[in-house]
Amino acid sequence: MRRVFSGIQPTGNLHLGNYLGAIRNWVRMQDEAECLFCVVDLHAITVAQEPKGLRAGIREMTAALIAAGLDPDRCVLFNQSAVRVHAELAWVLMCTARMGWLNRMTQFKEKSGKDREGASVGLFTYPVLQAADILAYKATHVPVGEDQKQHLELARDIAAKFNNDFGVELFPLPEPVIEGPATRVMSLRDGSAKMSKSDPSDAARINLTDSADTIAQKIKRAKTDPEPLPSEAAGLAGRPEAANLVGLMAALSGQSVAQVLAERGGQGFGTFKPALAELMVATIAPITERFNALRHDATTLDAVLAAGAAKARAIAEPVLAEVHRAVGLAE
Ligand code: AQP
Repeated sequence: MRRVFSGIQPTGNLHLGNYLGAIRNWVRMQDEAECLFCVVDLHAITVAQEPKGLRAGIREMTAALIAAGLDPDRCVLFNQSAVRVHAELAWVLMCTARMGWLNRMTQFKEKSGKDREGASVGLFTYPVLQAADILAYKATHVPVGEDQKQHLELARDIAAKFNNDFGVELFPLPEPVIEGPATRVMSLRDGSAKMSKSDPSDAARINLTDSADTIAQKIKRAKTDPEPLPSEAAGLAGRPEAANLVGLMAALSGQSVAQVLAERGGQGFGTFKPALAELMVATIAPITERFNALRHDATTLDAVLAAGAAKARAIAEPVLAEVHRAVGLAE
């Protein structure tokens, strides 16, 4: 049986990278497998959060996910801290994971920056909590963006070591699903940095709450080079900003990069950018409209999360009991 799990932090607005890299695949998978999608609030507190803002962010992200196409009747949509198994299993798995494995995680190095000594321990063990999220449901498939590949490999290593240490076949090894032409959407200001919620420059990303005018302005000002588009993908080598915009066009139009270039090779950005902005607005405007209609409806959003958490607990609690039995802990 295929069981899908994935998560997103309730920090900031959903951006086009989150949507094209991950969430669009989640929406599609709802009809193909049993799916659990989680607003990972415990992950959010690995860096400082203002409590009221976090609370509001959980609801806002839930509204955004529903607006983007998740249907709480066809998937389990919930927030992580409502299911205690995540934190409890993370502890057991922290005793399975090795320091050396975590020391190799590049995201910790990027997020802790120069102040590694001042980073929270939670930021360091972030990928173990992520492994617990996935393994608590014995998930087989995990749709994510390219940036999560290393964490997924770690989750597989943890699952394999746990099974081996305790002589059980308890956890399936989860498969990353990294699909589509936009698995790593880059910043609009710097083709070598990923589009990110935490980028201090709002001009670097397209938020799913941006108006049509804002989107048009951001694309118009997006960094590019002076050359026209090549007619083959090889011509994008060494042109990261151009490659990013072409990748976005491909993802939004449902074409391959080769098809986009076959059609638009020779075009300058003065022609290409307005066409790209138009396509973006057509994708984003209906999501924004649904989001605005739902974002302040706390009663509905809380009810969705409570129902999702109950369904999630019903799957995860028996798995934690199995883990306790395997390890020799209290049942
Ligand atoms: N730029 C991206 N391109 C493709 N996929 C992306 N994802 C994130 N950025 C891109 C995917 O979105 C999902 C949610 O990830 P998350 O909650 O960990 O998002 P994030 O890392 O908080 O997003 P940001 O924007 O990168 O936030 P900050 O700046 O706070 O770290 C994941 O599947 C991720 O791969």
